[in-house]
Amino acid sequence: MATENKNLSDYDKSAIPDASNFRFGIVVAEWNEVITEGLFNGAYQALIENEVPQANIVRWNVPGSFELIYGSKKMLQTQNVDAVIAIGCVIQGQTKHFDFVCEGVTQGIKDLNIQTDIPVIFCVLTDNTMQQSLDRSGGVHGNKGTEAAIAAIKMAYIRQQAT
Ligand code: DLZ
Repeated sequence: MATENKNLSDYDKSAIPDASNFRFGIVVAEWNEVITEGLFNGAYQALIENEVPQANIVRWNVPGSFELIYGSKKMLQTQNVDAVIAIGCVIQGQTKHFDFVCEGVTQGIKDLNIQTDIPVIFCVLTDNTMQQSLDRSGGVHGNKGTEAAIAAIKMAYIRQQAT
């Protein structure tokens, strides 16, 4: 199945590595909180359903998506995690701020993936409207938080195999 718009029940469980010994950090932006909470819930639920112990999931909040870079960096430096999921939502406004925040967080998370050894999963919605974000955070287009959690498990496994 294509990787787009999947719910947890759509995944072939046998294709997801054993996550019961992994530890995950989830960094959540407070901007557009309704959306980021939906994404967090999707990610958290997917980790729990894949047998990640509650105690192995560390959540930190940061003010906005731009702060996901620093939050993710400190998370991977201090919390002994196997992967970090960075959750945010940037919605197009009247000014260029959207472009700058999107560009900044995308490049920042990319840089962390290059410069450090812990995978950081990009779970930042960049939408034109609130409805598009609602649709992707537990709505008609599924939950990108769920997809991010599965990606985190797979990347933690790849890192373990390659270390
Ligand atoms: C300033 C700002 C704006 C306009 N829009 C968003 C947004 O849609 N989503 C988001 O996560 N954050 C936004 N921010 C806040 C910035 O990410 C950041 O928190 C501030 O610029 C302070 O560094």
